[in-house]
Amino acid sequence: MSKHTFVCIDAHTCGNPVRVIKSGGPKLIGNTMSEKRLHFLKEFDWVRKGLMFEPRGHDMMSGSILYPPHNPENDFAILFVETSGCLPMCGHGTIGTITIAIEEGLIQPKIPGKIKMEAPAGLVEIEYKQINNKVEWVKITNVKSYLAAQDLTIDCPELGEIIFDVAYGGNYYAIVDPQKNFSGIHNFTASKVIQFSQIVRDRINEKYPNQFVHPENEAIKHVTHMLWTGNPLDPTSSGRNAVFYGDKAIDRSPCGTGTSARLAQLYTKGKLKAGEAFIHESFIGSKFIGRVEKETVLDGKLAIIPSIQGWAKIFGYNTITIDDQDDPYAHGFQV
Ligand code: PYC
Repeated sequence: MSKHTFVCIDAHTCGNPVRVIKSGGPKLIGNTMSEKRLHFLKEFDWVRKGLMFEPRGHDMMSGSILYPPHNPENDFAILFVETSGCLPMCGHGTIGTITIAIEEGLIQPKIPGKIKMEAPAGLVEIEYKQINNKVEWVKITNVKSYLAAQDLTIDCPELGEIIFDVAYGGNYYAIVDPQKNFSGIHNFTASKVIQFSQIVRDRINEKYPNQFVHPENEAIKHVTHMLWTGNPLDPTSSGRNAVFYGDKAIDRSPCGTGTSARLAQLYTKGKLKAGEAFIHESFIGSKFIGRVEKETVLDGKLAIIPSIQGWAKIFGYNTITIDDQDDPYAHGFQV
């Protein structure tokens, strides 16, 4: 290899980073975005590592690469890149990518204000509002989401036994609500949540191996994210979360796939009605509006179609080089 140049545009969605790789991304083989994701992971993961890990990125870094759609009726296809790998779906990543793509003219939607996006997890329909070239908000109608398991138990360091549910919203989430041994995220620091999550997520996947596999796409599997809940900072919000992903990240946004999983959990348990606004706060207090748009079925099980609305801001234009002949940290590092 030698020197590669990537032209990137940086934004944040409600506080969490999104780096769109405008040029320099690899050509991928596959008939779907799910197949292309596997090709990328096999052949080009150095691109993700170089652009997401330190020194060019950081623990929370995430981004995307845009591809032509496989079905000409759709507007574009997306590969998500993150410190944790290539997510099947990413809500904050989608909101940031759409904001960048529209404001910077990277895509020309067939119908202005509406976009059909092919993600590895499936087709995602998007609406956005644009005023004077600024995207005010983006609303994602996400993939089918469902509650996969309820009332499982795991031993957590310091806390003891905790009870959790597992729900899918584009990724599988273990959801921990306040209970006897866990009083809620309002009583914990981000570093404590990270410390617990690192251990608990491994223990969950050891104790419940192969239990969480998407019924229609076996490339999507395992509990990859932890969603801890607690009291909101703003009492008018519906709830707050701390979403752990990768090795050391707490989502600064309220997390789109996490909110989708949370909506599926609450709806299935009869705690939320279809159409009701669920104002979801992130750990830093930024907000998404979530809704159960409608009930559906996935593999014979109750599922929902969730929607998530949020905003993003562009803040940087970045030409990044990766040169493994010259830089020992060309492919990044983690501490
Ligand atoms: O917004 O879906 C999301 C997400 C996943 C990981 C970080 N953000």
